[in-house]
Amino acid sequence: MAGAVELEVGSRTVRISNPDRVYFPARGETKLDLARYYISVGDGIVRALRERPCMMHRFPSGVTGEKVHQKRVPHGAPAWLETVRVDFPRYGRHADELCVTELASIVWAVQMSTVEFHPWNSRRADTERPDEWRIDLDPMPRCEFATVRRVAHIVHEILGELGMTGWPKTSGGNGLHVYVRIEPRWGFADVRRAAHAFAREVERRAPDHVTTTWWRKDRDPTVLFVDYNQNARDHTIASAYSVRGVPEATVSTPITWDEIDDVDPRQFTIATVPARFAELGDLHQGIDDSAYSLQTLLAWAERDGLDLSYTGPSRDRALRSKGVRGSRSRAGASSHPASPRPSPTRSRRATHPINASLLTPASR
Ligand SMILES: [Mn+2]
Repeated sequence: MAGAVELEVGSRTVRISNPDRVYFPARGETKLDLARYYISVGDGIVRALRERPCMMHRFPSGVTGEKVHQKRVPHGAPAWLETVRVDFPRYGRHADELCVTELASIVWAVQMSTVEFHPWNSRRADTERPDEWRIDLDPMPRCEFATVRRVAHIVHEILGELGMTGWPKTSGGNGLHVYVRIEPRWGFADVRRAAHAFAREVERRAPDHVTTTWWRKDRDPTVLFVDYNQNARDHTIASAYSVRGVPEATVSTPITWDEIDDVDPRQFTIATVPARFAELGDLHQGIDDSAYSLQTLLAWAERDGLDLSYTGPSRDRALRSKGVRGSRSRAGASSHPASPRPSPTRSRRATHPINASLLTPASR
């Protein structure tokens, strides 16, 4: 095995150890190939991550080996590497996460064996107010890609009616993501509530193909789940241009709306995306040009009784089992003052990861 190599990235020199280590056994690409891939899509990946707290999914021995979900930048990182602090008040902890400001910090993360980049939907200027609403179209195991295409067109249609521009990309798996830039005026609970209202509208327009049902076991395996929960605090999904930690090295790839009917997400890999990027540039280049208000979606949420304290059927079920009506069935009680947020110190609901993340106040 060759010794370490040094890559010049902008004004930095980044050392890559074990450059010949095979990371993607189905294809053969190495750690050095991964670093070169990210350099080839540099503007795009930096735009996707810029100034966002970023979780690193590391695979120290390649993608078929152990996976490490790393929030914290370790001691010993270069002095030029920037971080952003996020708090986890319910645990009395915080984390200094990677904060990408230049391409070299992404290559440093590759040196740290990062394959996937999972940024928050907020930025360091105000980590508690997201500027990105994420529409995650998640096909259930027996859902056909034709259904994903059909639902994507419905998403496009509704966004058009809202006067919003959405930016589609493949997930790198079987689904699609659509990102919408929003004004950073609302906390995570409101953004999630708006996302929920939108998902319900998608479901209304294609009830045979779409579900917003909370519990996976209750979802028809042939339909598509619009996963609005991805907008909850500390929930992250792979960014645009992130390679996925799979042997095939698929890439979450920006596409145009016109490509929805023809796209084959499996064709977008560490090997093919650089040429596509060289030809087309970053299809998400304009994503920061306009930011939209969530007011209409929040009005839909109000209409549909998706109140702020609604934390999903797990809570309803727990309450029902005690003979108490769940918050969802209290939709008609919207003239009451908003229910107090669950106290972060209460542990009863912490067993459900979604609820645990919602226990964090949306803004402080
Ligand atoms: Mn998904």
